[in-house]
Amino acid sequence: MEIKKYPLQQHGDSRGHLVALEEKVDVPFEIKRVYYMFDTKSGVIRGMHAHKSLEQLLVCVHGSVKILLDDGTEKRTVFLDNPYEGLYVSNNMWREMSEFSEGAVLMVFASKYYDENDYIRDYDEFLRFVGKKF
Ligand code: T46
Repeated sequence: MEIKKYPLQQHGDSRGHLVALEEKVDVPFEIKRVYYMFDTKSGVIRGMHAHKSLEQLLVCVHGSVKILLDDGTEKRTVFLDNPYEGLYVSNNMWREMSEFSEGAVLMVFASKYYDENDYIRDYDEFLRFVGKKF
């Protein structure tokens, strides 16, 4: 499984840093929605689902978080710990977010509006959906 981490251009000067994201330039799809997670309690695991068609770019704008990606064949773990790197998460990918550091903020750029019907929340159903279980 290929992990796609995008370096995000920093515009830094003596005042500090700024990152700008433009759709189809820095984010590889049209952005329909942005959301962010913050104040995540210690020990919590978020996600634990896949999406049928949604594509996303995850940016940990503050702190750090561990991301598990699973395509039904292989599992990979990625750490996001800086605001100038984006992790692309395709559809048909099981994801789990854990080990949020104190004060971590995980921002997500999404290719579609929120749609509960796009979620696969059962792991066996996910394996069937990606053709790894019959
Ligand atoms: C994903 C990972 C990375 C909304 O009303 N609108 C939204 O756009 C979202 C994302 C969520 N919600 C509601 C639905 C739930 O009542 O917010 C609540 C928490 O959502 P959820 O439990 O799905 O959050 P996570 O952190 O488990 O997963 C989220 C995204 O839902 C998901 O698409 O890929 O972050």
